[in-house]
Amino acid sequence: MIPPALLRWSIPGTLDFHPHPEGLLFLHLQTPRFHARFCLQGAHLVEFTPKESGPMLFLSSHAQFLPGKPIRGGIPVIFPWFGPRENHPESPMHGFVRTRCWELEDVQILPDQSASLTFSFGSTPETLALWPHAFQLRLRFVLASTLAIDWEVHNPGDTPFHFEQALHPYFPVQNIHTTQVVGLQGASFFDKTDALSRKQDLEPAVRFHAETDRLYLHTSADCLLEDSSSKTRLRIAKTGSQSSVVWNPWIAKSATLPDLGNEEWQHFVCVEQANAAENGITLAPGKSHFFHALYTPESVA
Ligand code: TA6
Repeated sequence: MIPPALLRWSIPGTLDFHPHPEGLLFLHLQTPRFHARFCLQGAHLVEFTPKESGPMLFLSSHAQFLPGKPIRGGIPVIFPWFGPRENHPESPMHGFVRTRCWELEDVQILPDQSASLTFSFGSTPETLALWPHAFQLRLRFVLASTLAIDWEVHNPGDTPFHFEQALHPYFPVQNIHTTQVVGLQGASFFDKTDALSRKQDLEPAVRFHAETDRLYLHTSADCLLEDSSSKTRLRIAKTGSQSSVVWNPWIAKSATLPDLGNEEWQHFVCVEQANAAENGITLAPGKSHFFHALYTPESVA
């Protein structure tokens, strides 16, 4: 059953809604320029394929599509904490907005066949019981040959709150062994594979030889995701984000993830745009924080 408030956005053959047999609702959007699929749970972009450059996102072949469960792939939206919640072992990893249904606020299909979709999620009595702060989130996706995401976090309350956030994209790579991430040289990071020890990255690029799980701090630099096997490069630019995360589970960690295929660790890397740890944000009453990310496929000569 598709709620009438959603059906009003339908454009047969361009924007359609598809209930998943296990209970989640998906939005399919296609124009001559791209094909995209969103899950209303988490305002989760699970697929984005620009015609010119091929799939921009990785989605696990074993991904679960269950109400209240995270989806392994696409772009999970992380709020109001990143990773485990400090002093709350009972709380879910990466906050709670990625596993709750968002509202679809607006859809624009432009003459150039690009599109923008705006989703919103606000605090409820249920979330206030989990995390005692009123908040309003607005997430706008602009889809064309590139992907732009604008994220507003608003404090409608009368007391400040502190939050962490992240866009947690999974990017496909042909071969993790010939993939590198450029742009983080000189930045300090917490190494989750080494007891969260704080280190400085002196290398010209992050390359992958084992489980890699790094939270980089105080960096607003563009990152370039380069895969020499497929001769592709993705430029990741951001504003309003001071942290970046690079993650690949490698063999042992991926074996603990039932929603990831056995060999799939070789075919994705997460390069995340965040505000986490000491880059977390305290938002005054009535104020908003604005966060922008732009993902641009670039040709590699
Ligand atoms: O982004 C890195 C990370 O925090 C890793 O430590 C790993 O846990 C990953 O996120 C995925 O988390 P998830 O809860 O989606 O399995």
